[in-house]
Amino acid sequence: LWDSIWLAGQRDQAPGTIFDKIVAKEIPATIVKEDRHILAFKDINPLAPAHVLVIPKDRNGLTNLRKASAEHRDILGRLLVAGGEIANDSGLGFGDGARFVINDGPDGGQEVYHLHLHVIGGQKLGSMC
Ligand code: DGP
Repeated sequence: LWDSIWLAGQRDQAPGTIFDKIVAKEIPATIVKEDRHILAFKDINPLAPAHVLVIPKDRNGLTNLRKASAEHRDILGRLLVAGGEIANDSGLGFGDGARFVINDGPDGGQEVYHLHLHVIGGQKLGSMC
């Protein structure tokens, strides 16, 4: 037991981010979906009329997608399924389609090092970059 607790601690040594505070409800966010594993909330700086972020509640080493390994398969699947469900919700402003984006690292334009899926829509989107 103590070995596994120690290992769990060693998996993720990067400092926490503001998303941990959102998960802990220590700072407010407009939450649109939540279960035991994931939290989805509106992006504070929307790039389009509908812009939601989907995150694992427990980062568990997933600062960014390049850290993903087999142990993350379940949570990565959950993020994508939740993203698809959110993009189907016209009540959130989504229309017929959306863009699903994961920024990774400085060259990928990542700002917050807690893996997150952007779900962006509510208008016809143009080029990627
Ligand atoms: P990225 O560049 O992929 O790391 O995107 C980070 C996104 O997180 C960016 O679109 C803005 C959003 N964001 C940053 N801080 C907060 C916050 O405190 N609340 C909410 N709702 N979104 C935030």
